[in-house]
Amino acid sequence: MPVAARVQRALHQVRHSVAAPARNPRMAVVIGRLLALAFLLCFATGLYSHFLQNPAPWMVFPTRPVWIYQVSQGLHITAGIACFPLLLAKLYTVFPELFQSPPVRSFTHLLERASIAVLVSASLVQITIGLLNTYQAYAWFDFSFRLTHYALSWVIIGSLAIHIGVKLPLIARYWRKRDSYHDDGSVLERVDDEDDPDAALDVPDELRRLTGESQTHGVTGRVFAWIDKTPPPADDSADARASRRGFLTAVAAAVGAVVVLTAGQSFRLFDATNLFAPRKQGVGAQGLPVNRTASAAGVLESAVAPEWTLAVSFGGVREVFSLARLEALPQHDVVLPIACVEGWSQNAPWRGPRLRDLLDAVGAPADAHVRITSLQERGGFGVTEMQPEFVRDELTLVALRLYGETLDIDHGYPARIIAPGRPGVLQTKWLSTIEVIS
Ligand code: HEM
Ligand SMILES: Nc1nc2c(c(=O)[nH]1)N[C@H]1C(S)=C(S)[C@@H](COP(=O)(O)O)O[C@H]1N2
Ligand SMILES: [Mo]
Repeated sequence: MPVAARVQRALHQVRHSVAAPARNPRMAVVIGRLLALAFLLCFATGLYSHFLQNPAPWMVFPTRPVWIYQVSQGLHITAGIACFPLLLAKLYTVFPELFQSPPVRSFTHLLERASIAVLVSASLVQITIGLLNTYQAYAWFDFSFRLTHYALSWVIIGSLAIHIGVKLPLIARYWRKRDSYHDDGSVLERVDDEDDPDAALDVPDELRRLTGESQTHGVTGRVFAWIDKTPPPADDSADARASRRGFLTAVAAAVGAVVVLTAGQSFRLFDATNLFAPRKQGVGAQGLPVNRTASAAGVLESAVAPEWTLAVSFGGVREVFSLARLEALPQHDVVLPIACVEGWSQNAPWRGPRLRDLLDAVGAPADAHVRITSLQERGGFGVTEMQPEFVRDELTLVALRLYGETLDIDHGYPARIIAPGRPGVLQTKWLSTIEVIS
């Protein structure tokens, strides 16, 4: 038997030996739809998070509802965590396809399989680094997480679009349940094999019987094969149905479990069952989680220095605010969340002067963009920029108090920024300067 036929037979045999009731196209479509939904949700919320941090100059962001980013990033992390069981389930259902034969039918088929390889590997890396990031476990990947995660998201969405495009006939065919087990199996593709006619003729009868998927026909001096591109209809016995139900139940239970056990970091509803998320509401200084402590930021001395001031400048105009001067300005109370990019969030009552009142003191224009600098000397997030819609918002404060008490040093004493609808990473602590930049 020629090598090609031997390989083909081996592949068929593996494919048969790994066959299982839940491994069928209908299941691949059912799980695939949920996975695509989770991916698209992650992509949309991820882009929102990305542009809040790296805005194009023309972008204007909503400041209401104040929890818009809190919910968006909570959905990102929750849907992202749900991707773990969903992706594993999807890989389980399509596993036999790894052994399809012939492994490559044409150049387009090669591209299709390559795009799936890219999609699967990029997705596995994406969800893994995403999850590690939420546990602040950057230890073993010292590349830029955001850059990698952002680039991979385009790779994923691009290869997903190709994948869905290629599989559209199959997706349409198995979209509704009733079509799935009454398949007439007749999507045949004619493949001419001019290079090696003998190989096709040599495919043993045994193999044809085994697979029922390909036939070869000799026509005077010419050989071609009909390849059935439709996978065989799924087994519809009671056992197979029970097995599929069991599989779906296990997937649903796994998704439910990972969501219920972690979503409490983002959504109050699940607070009681938040056992595995990296953060828990109400735990931390003043009952609010802390990401970077004053000690980690290297501000233990500068933050409590009696000569501390906040300098606000617009061109040549500069006003210096001592803590007493900030306290003498009209004080406002707002309830706003810290909504970390890592998914955890918590609402809290803040008190302090409005940022716009400080900017009015230097005559800044209504559409001023500002750069905010922290006392922090080590690590990122010491400098942030803020667009006019947030700068002028009446809820954007230079917060001096939290839950009615002076800010804890870990929450940014003497003064921090708190604004509606922004990622926690932009809520700068231990303020030092505020400059109008345009
Ligand atoms: C296919 C699934 C996913 C896609 C398409 C996706 C996409 C994105 C994108 C585009 C961003 C913005 C990156 C930037 O600011 O430049 C982002 C941020 C983020 N994603 Fe995902 N993501 C996915 C899955 C996950 C998962 C599973 C997790 C964790 C469980 C996760 C955690 C994060 C975190 C923590 C950020 C914030 C990064 C930062 O601003 O520091 N992502 N994601
Ligand atoms: N100067 C400075 N401000 C900062 C940070 C920081 O590392 N340095 N961390 C940010 C991040 S990532 C978050 S989520 C919030 C957390 O605020 P909290 O510690 O008061 O809860 O502070 C933000 N402000
Ligand atoms: Mo954060």
